Amino acid sequence: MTFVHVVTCDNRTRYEKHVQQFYRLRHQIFAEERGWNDLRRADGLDIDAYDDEHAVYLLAIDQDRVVGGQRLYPTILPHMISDVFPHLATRGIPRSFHIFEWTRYFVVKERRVGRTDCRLLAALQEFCLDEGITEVTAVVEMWWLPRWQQVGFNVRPLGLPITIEGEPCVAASIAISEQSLESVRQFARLRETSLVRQGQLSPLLNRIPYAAA
Ligand code: A1S
Repeated sequence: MTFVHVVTCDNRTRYEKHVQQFYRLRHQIFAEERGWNDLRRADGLDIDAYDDEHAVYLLAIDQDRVVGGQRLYPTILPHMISDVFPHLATRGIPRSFHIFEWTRYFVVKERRVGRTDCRLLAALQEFCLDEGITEVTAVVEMWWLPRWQQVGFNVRPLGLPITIEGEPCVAASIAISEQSLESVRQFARLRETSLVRQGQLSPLLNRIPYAAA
């Protein structure tokens, strides 16, 4: 059975080997499979400036093996859209304590039959609802838009699409809501939560440094 585990700097020591697996899989999937060459590293790990103490990972783990994952990062801090893709957000970059950036989403090849994907999408909505996050932002290829529509996510583009490495991409904001959580659960016939919290996790919004705002 696959569960989606919440990993923050509060409980990371319990998950160190899974976090290393996550970095290695990210390299395999984004640098090698997807060909995002800027991410290539000799050590075979994809680790960037946003893999710091503010990152939150939602890791799909089945029998001790990471089979999918995603990362959230506070928009109140410098993040990928503000640092690298501000030109994609011509309608303004949403930034607030209640808005997180969503990156590095994947499912391992042998699990790409929809269900792990939907568990991760449901876990994203559920986790954000629990933590008082109202919106997540992301830079995505255009094929994400019908996928989100299919599972009932409410999406707002932040600007017009721009071609990046040959693919039309858009920055978007995705609303967090009970309706979207219910909708993705119904779509995938997920009857109950897959979200697991282990250890003492402090509420996320308490941990963002005000000084950085
Ligand atoms: C940033 C993302 C943010 C959200 C954070 O019938 P098909 O195979 O055409 O159906 C496919 C396509 O419609 C579409 N799709 C998936 N990958 C595509 C691609 N590279 N180009 C165009 N369309 C693509 O999704 C349908 C289902 O895909 P799937 O792979 O058969 O199954 P599943 O289980 O829904 O998994 C989808 C994901 C995206 C999770 C999986 O393909 C994956 O992990 N891909 C590699 C990582 C990745 O590209 N992540 C998104 C960018 S990060």
